[in-house]
Amino acid sequence: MSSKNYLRFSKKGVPLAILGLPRAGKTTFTNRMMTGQFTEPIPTMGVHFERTKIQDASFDIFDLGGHKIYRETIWENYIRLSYGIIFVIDSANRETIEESKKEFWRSVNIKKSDEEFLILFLCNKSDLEESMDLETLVKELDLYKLAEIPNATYQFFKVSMKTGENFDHVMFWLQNKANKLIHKRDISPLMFLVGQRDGLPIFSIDRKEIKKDAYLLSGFLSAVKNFASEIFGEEGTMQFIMSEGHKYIISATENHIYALLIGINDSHEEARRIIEIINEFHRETDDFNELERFILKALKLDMTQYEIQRTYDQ
Ligand SMILES: Nc1nc2c(ncn2[C@@H]2O[C@H](COP(=O)(O)OP(=O)(O)OP(=O)(O)O)[C@@H](O)[C@H]2O)c(=O)[nH]1
Ligand SMILES: [Mg+2]
Repeated sequence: MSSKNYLRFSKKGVPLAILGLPRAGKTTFTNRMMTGQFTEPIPTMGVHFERTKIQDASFDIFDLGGHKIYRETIWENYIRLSYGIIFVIDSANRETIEESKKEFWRSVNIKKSDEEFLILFLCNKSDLEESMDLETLVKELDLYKLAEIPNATYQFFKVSMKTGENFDHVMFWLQNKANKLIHKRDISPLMFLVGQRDGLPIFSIDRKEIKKDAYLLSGFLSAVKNFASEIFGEEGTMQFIMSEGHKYIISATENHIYALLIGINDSHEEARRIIEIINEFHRETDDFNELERFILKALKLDMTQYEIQRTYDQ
């Protein structure tokens, strides 16, 4: 699937990455979230994207393939893009416990330095006789160590995605925590700029009142210029600058610079996530009109408050 297809946005969708080894039951869980029922899945190649709404909470679900090739290539990116991880294990399969433990902690470590995030640990296949009890699994996987991660909100459940056991509890937890989290992730951008690699603006989306603040505007633009002149072809460099009541997040890809100006209390983690999604989208298109539309959607802007400056033809 091309990224254009899955990198769509719902107004308040909470992005979640569903992780676990092959055959753990990730897609079975996703299907149940979508339909409320059991449907026999097929193995996931790469990533499968779904969007769903449960009561007042919306979710953007990245159901990832569990095979090693996907774990080593695409997992990390989706983990970074998400507000939380849902890790699914087959509780009836002793042989995969060690590997699950390794992958689980590797995933948690990617999120550890972020802002607050969710961890939902699902011990699936409770309907099978060989299924281990929750206490054993918590011990085997060192799950009690999650208490040492201050920015993680976590819970474990023993579930069956086949029979539906505990599914409602899982959904209730998810909905409740996701709604709390989403308010903490709000950002209200003052300016978003796409520039050439040398820092020259291609287009920018500016909050109308920013024009009145020449000091702020020139500070931001010169930070972008400095960033552009200091980096040498390094893909994916990102810089955070704090400056008197504001934060700048500036990032470069091979050909472009992206910079976002937000308030001091806005979530820089959310800003980073949005810039990464925009980078990803831009890799697939040369069309600035299309990019512009995508950015407006990604930033969820109320366009009565903003103006667009362009150096390209519409
Ligand atoms: N008995 C039982 N079988 C289950 C349960 N959940 C899933 N399965 C079965 O486990 C198999 C694998 O399920 P998937 O959902 O495809 O597993 P996955 O984690 O998405 O696997 P990949 O996409 O390959 O990474 C399927 O045959 C499911 O029917 C459960 O709770 N109980
Ligand atoms: Mg799957």
